[in-house]
Formats: sequence, C-alpha cells, structure tokens
Amino acid sequence: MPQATFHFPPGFLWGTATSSHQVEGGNSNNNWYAWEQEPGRILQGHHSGLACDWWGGRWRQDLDRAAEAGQNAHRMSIEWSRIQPTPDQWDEAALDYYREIVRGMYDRKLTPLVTLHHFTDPLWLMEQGGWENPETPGKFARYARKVVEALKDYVNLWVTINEPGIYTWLGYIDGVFPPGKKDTKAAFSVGQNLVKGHAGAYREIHDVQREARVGAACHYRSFVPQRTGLPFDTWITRSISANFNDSFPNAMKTGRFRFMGKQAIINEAVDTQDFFGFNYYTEEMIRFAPLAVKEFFNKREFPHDAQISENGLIANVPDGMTRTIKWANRFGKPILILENGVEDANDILRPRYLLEHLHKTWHQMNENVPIKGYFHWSLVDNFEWERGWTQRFGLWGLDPETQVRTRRPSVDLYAAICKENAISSATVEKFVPEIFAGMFPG
Ligand code: IFM
Repeated sequence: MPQATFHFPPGFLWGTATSSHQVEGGNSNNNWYAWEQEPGRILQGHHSGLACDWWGGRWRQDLDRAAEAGQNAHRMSIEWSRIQPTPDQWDEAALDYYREIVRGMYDRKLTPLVTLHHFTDPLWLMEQGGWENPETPGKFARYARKVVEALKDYVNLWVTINEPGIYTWLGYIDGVFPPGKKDTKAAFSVGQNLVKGHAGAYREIHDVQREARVGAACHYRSFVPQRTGLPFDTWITRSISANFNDSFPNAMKTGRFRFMGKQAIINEAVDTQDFFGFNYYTEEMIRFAPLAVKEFFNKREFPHDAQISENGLIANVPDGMTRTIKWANRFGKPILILENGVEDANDILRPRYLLEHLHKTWHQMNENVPIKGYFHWSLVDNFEWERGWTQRFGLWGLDPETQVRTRRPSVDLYAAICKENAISSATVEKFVPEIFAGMFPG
C-alpha cells in the first residue's frame, strides 16, 4: 500500500468557527431572539435558548476540547446587542467577559479570529430601520472601534461582517431571516450599507490597531451550468453567481457594488480587505427556467453523483472547493477558509467530506495559492438559525437540554490532521479507507 504525507506549511491555522447567537445562549436583545418568538419562523418551533451555554461559561470546556484536539486557532463572534444594549450605552462588563474569552483562547494557544457581525442586530438598531438606515454603517464602525479597543491585546485578526450576501438575500429577498422582507429595493440599500459598514469598520480597526489584519467572510456557492452546451444555462449561471457570490467581494475590492441590476459606487470600500475570507459548503447545477419568475428564472439541483447530507442541504462536491479557491485567488490576497462543514448527526459523511475538501485545499496550495488557514464549521452543534436544532454541524454533538457533549469520530480525524499539520496516508487509511485509493493512487 503506498505511503505519503501531504504537508501544510508551518504556522497554518487549524481551527473551528462559531458565532455568538449560535453558541452563547440567553441573547434576548437582538432581532433573532424576537424572530424566534414568532410562530412558524423556526423549524419545529425551536429556540436558541441556552444554545451551547458559552455565556454561562461552557466556552472554557469547549475551548479545552478544541486545544486538546490539536487546533491552534478559533473563530468566534461578538454580539453587538451585548456590547451596546441601548444606543447610548456601552456595557463594559460584557466587553470584559469577551476579553476573558479571547484571553482564554490565548492561554490555550488558540489564535483568536473575531467576527464583529454574524447575522444578529440589536433590537434598537432594527427599530431604527436596521441596515436600510444610511446611519447604520457609521454606528457599526463605532461599535467596531469599541470592540477593537477592548480586545486588541489578544486579537489582531478581524472579520467585519459574516456573509453579507446571505444576510441580504435571506432577510430581504427570500424573507426567511429577519426582518422577513421580499423587497429587492430594500435589499439593494441593505447591501450597499453593509459594504459601507465594512469599509468604515476596516478603517476604524486599522486606526486603533496598525498591525490588524481585516477581512470579511463571503459565502461562496459554486454554481455550474447544468447543460454545458446550452448558452442560456451558462448565462443564467453567470448572472446568479454574479449576484450571489461576486457583488460583495467585488465592491470591497473595486468600490463598485452591483446587485440585482443596480449599481452604486462606494469609493471608501476600495481595497478594504487585508485577507480574503470565504465560507464554502456546496455546489449546485443551474438550468435556465423561463417560467420560474419567482426563482429568478432558474432551477437548481445538486450534482447527481454527489453524496448528500442527512437533511438534503449539502452535496459533497470537493471540486467545488477547488473552484471556490480559484475564484478567491482572483482577489490577490492571502486566503482564509473561514467556514466549511456538513450537517451530519451520525458523522457518516463528515469524515469523507472533511478529508476530501482538505485534500483539494492542499492541491491548490501546491499551485502556490496562498491559503493561510482553515476553520471547520463547527466546534460543537449549535443553533442553526431558521432550521433550529435540526442541523448538526459540530465535531462534537450537543444535547441542548442537558448540555452534554458527544465526541464524534471526526474529532479524532481532524485532530490527527491538525497535530501532524498534514494529511497522511495512515490517517486516511484509518478514518476513511474507502477513499484511500483515490487519494494515494500508488
Ligand atoms: O451556521 C451557519 C453560519 O452561521 C453561517 N454560515 C453557514 C453555517 C451553516 O449553515
């Protein structure tokens, strides 16, 4: 049997990613809490509740788990509604608690990467129109400054906004995120203001901390035309991808925000990313559907030969990771893979998904693509937005009622990779022997 090891460079960041509302528990002052109280908004009427009880202190044991499993980094987020519970009040105790958490990462030799906005907004901000209000970018930049001033001794990697495209699309076009609108005009204003908020925060962060490295976490869904010979499929695929994938990162590079047939020039956003962060989960094939008006003239399917996750949400398409990395590399910055993972309570698909996506990542690094780190979504099962607790993305399982964690086999697989800083043939043979021959063809 052939033996080989695919090495990653020294200093590569191996981590997991989490977000405040999904893990903290007890967040009752933001728009998602309010949304969860409305009947029919969350699958099976679930609530975030205690989540993973990080605000109650269980972050300590979860970060112990991450460190013991060989991880050397962690991506977390700050809850704006805790830091600024009302428009004219900063909560210093909340800032202290976050400082304790990032110091806890530091003590465990986990490099902290901190996201400032991960889907949730303070209730008071939403009462003022949320991101539709042109004053919100300035408010966000001030909040960013406050957080960086408090945490700068321990953190120099910052993500301004997580998945601005998803926030805009799901909240203002599909209406499954709060505020539940289906209004492309509002979506354009929100998108524009998110880009301005990112740019303002980028400047404030650098003003406080010269050595900061700042980026956004842009979601990329790999779209391919279903019928390669049909120009309409190619055309609609490009158009969907331009709106869904390209609008935000392009604006953060060029200052030109193009979304849903409209355009705005945002000069302050030009070249406002020090690294390029993306979240990749899956790929879809797209075909032109002239009668599907509400779906923007397209129908989508997962590639027919791909394994599908347990709730049918994610297809395992490692080549989509390759396509995503090639796309990300066009922006000419060091790259961080800020989320990648699969919902899989029984850990049947996850080991294979993880190995195959990391293998593609390694290949791209051998093509000299400057990838600096990988953050698996997620450390422990957490509250999955409008899908409640029905999706299990954690390396560790969680019973939210009892707060008992369960170590899934993927913990040990990921630990082997993190500890060796490599994918070895022994690891593949041990954890996913069925893909051994494909990865090490002898
Ligand atoms: O849980 C989410 C996360 O908050 C944002 N990116 C996708 C993940 C899985 O759906």
